[in-house]
Order: sequence, then structure tokens, then C-alpha cells
Amino acid sequence: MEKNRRLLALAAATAITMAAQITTLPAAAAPPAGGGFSGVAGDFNGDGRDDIVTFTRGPAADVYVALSTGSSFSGTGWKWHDFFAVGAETPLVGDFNGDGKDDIATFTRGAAADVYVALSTGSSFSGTGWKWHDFFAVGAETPAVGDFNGDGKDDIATFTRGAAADVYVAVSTGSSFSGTGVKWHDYFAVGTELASVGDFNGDRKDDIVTFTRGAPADVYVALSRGSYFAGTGVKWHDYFAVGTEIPGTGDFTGDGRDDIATFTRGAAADVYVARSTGVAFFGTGVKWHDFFAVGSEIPQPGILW
Ligand SMILES: [Ca+2]
Ligand SMILES: [Ca+2]
Ligand SMILES: [Ca+2]
Ligand SMILES: [Ca+2]
Repeated sequence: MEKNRRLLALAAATAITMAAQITTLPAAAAPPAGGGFSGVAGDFNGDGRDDIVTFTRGPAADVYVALSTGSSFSGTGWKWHDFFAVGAETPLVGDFNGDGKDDIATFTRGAAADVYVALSTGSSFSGTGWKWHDFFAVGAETPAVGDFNGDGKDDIATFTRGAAADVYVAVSTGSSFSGTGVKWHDYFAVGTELASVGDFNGDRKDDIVTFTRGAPADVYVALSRGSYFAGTGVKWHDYFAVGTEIPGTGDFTGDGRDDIATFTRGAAADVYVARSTGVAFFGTGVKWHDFFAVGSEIPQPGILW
């Protein structure tokens, strides 16, 4: 699904930018400075094959893309933007104008809470300082991307987490994100839970998921009804992503419904998947790989905040 594509590529992006830090990362989730990421992938030239992108961030703020040929990623040093996702901003990927080519967004967060978008032309990202929202994902909130109203254009969401645990959405008009303070859920992803996005029931509207991790290791889902997320405390799995494991979402079975995965990392480096049945995630201890994302490596799709 759309989300699955987004979830697969910041691996390369972040692996490169974080390479120097990895040796000092703790085994627990370790987001990059200024905020984490929920995983990003995209088909930037719209040929149906997912490509990879990397954001240097910092003062250079360059954005490089290598396009998939179907059997390799092509191109070195192919800069698609030379000033995007400055400093410690949080870049994400989605098709915000719905033309079939994935675009990039960056969230300044903090007090400014600006959101900028640069649209894909198929060979570059166009536009600098094009603000699509001027007050979204404030402070240390967790932004995410998904097509929550199912109109084919990706929207943005933000999770306040903490005690309030509010979830706000601003929908894409094709040239901006509309709505401030439009709450789609008022109690989801509490405290330090890890929240993400996926179409878990396969109705082409992206839903939200939260992982408590720790000892309870519960997984809750609230389904999109097009203008709000429905359900509080609807548990889709009661033992998944235990302790400090890194969970993620993606359509691993290819049936149109997004599933969940978790990476133990460390010496075991196990990867477990629980598949979506449309109303729950099924399977406990179903190992899909027994040696992937070793030690403190940064797996994708993985949620790190
Ligand atoms: Ca492509
Ligand atoms: Ca686009
Ligand atoms: Ca939308
Ligand atoms: Ca859905």
C-alpha cells in the first residue's frame, strides 16, 4: 500500500546520515537529533518502483535520490534539492498533490511549527520555502504522513503523546494542508508510546496504530472513518514489540492490509511479523528473519522517536 512504500526508504537515508552515530547509540530506540522518524520511502519518478532518498540535513540541507532500476539503485550524488530539511528538521515523504510521484515534506516543529513541501517533478524536488502549513506538529510532537481521508492525496497527522494524547490531522488540498487544531482522536498514543500509520483494514484510508512496548506490549489501532479515527482501547495484539524492540508497519503479505513487524536488534536480531486480518494482528512469535538489524542498527520500517 501507499504507506508501505513510504515506510521502506529512509533506511538508506538515515543509515547514511546516522552512520557516524551508530557506534554510540544505545540498544534502545535512538532517534536522530531533533526528533525521530517514522520511516520514509517513495516512488519519486512515478514508475511504480520505490526509490531511495537521503537528507543531509544540517546547514547543507541537500537531498539526494537514487532511482530504482528494478534490480539496483542508480545514481550517485544526484541532488534533487539543495536546501530542504535544514538543521534538525524532520523530513517525511508522501504524494501530497496526488500525481503519482512522491514528494517531500519537512517539519520544523518547535515554536514555529512550519511545514514545507517540495513537489517531485520526476527528476527533482521543486520549490524552496513553500509553506503548506504554518502551525502543525508543535514542540516535540510526532508528525506522520498518510492518506487519512482516502482521496489519493497524502495528508499529515501529529501525535502529541504525553498525558493529552491528542491526534490532529490536516488534509491536503493539493497545494496546502488545511485545518489547524482539527482533532481526529483525543486519546491515542499515550505517554511515550510509539505511534505510526498504515491502512490496517484495507479500505484505502490510512489508520493509526500505537505500540506500548515494555512488559504489556499491547498494540492498539484506531481506524479512519474519513474525518476521524474511531475507537479507544481497541487492542489488535496483546503481546508484540516487547521491551525496547523497534516496531514498524508495512504490507508484508501483500493482501492490501498493512501488517506489523518488530525488530529485536541486539545479538538475537530477530524479526517478527503479525499479519492483519482486518480486525486484528494475528500471530505471536512468528519469526520472519533470524538475523537482521543486528546490535544497534537502524531498521526500516521502524519507528524511532
Ligand atoms: Ca521509482
Ligand atoms: Ca506528487
Ligand atoms: Ca488525503
Ligand atoms: Ca483503513
